[in-house]
Amino acid sequence: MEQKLQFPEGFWWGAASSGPQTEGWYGKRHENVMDYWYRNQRNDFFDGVGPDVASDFYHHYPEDFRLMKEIGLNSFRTSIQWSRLIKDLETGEPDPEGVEFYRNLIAEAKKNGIELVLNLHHFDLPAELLEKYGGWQSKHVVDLYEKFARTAFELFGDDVKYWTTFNEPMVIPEAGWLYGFHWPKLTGKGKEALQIMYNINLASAKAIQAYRDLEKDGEIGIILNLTPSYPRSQSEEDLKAAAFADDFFNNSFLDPAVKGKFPEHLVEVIEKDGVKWDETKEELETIANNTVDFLGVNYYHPKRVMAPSNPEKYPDWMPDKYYEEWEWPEARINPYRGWEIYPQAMYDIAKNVQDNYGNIKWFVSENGMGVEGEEKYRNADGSIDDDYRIEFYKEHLAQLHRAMEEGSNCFGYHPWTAMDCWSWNNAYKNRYGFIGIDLNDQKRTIKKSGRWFKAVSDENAVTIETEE
Ligand code: BGP
Repeated sequence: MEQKLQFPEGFWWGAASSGPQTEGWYGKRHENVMDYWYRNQRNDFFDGVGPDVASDFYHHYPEDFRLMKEIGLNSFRTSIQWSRLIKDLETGEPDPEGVEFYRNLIAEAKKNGIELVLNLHHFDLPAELLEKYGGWQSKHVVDLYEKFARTAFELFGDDVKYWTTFNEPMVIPEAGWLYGFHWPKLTGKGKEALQIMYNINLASAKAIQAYRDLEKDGEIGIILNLTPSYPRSQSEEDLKAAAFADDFFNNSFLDPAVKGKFPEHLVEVIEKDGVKWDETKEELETIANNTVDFLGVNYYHPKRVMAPSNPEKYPDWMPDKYYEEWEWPEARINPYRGWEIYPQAMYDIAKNVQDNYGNIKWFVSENGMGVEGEEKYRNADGSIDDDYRIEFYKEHLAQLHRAMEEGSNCFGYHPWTAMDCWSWNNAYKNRYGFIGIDLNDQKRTIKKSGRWFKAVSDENAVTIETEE
């Protein structure tokens, strides 16, 4: 049996991407931390491929917007690279070449009837600011980011109606200071990570304030990777561990962004442990007064959590004192990325936002499945039969639709990603795009999932197979 799931009128059928993963190095005056990392440690990246060329969006964007239109996208998120737009990082003075590029890109999206969402930070801090000031540990960097944001709003705020301050801000401390999988690859720096979490929340609020000061006719939000924590059991210890993991990894950004304050329990714990961030009353007021208009949620996989088996293992403060990851034996895993596939979490996230965050309007700002070796599904015409991806999207959309039927205020679905793009560490190992790219000649070819998405967007509906 088939069932047609209809979505509300005006629903966004789009895709997500980012500047540092697509544009390539061309014309940039500053390196971002990813460029710097690649220049120094090429072997960290799959096949030694870096962000220097990436998907050459810098030169291909007119063709890419045409292709996006062809696969039915009515909206698209990418990011402005701080390291491209700004010439003088201390004053926020723009670079004319960067301005021209983004201006042209915005015009091209418009020409193709694609609503743009512009994000201001996708893990791509200018490398000099890490070197000079310690990156997001520094409140001076918060102020420099505010200048960059203001410049971007002044330049493009009349043409672009949807802005976001950060993509997955939690990944910055998590990957760079706690578990060492992104540059600067530090581990065990719990106290520094907490300061970074606080500073980024402050930076986001300051950018929102700047946007509102300029009285632009648009909306501003933030994009968070909400990774629900499911406990191993219903024991008090496991439940406590899951609640802590949720507070630390999700609510530490979700609460300030939507409610204007940090989760109380998390604050109690870090105060008790003597690792509280440095804050002022005035900064807390800025956070309280500048909450988001909308939320973007990236969802890939859940977190499975249990009580920590050895909390004493961490002499220096680490969140792992309070939770430990657990492998659910029944988990369905995407073997290429090692991530669990669990569509039910899409429903759970939607209901959490509805029930506990004032049913704020939100959209799915990333969701997707990275697959290695897609060439084996290639047809004679160069297209790829990525049925597994279509299946993945259908399952997640069914859960999203179920939550929307129950009142969740979701206005769009942006899979990761439009064209195959570069990734932190994995480079081009796993492909996610609706549109494939041959790295030898940058040739673009629409995959089967792209044709499928066009039909979904045209009908504003997804047809799924049901059991009866
Ligand atoms: C998200 C990021 C994206 C993208 C995606 C896929 O966390 O916001 O930038 O890369 O994950 O993950 P990966 O590229 O690591 O496979």
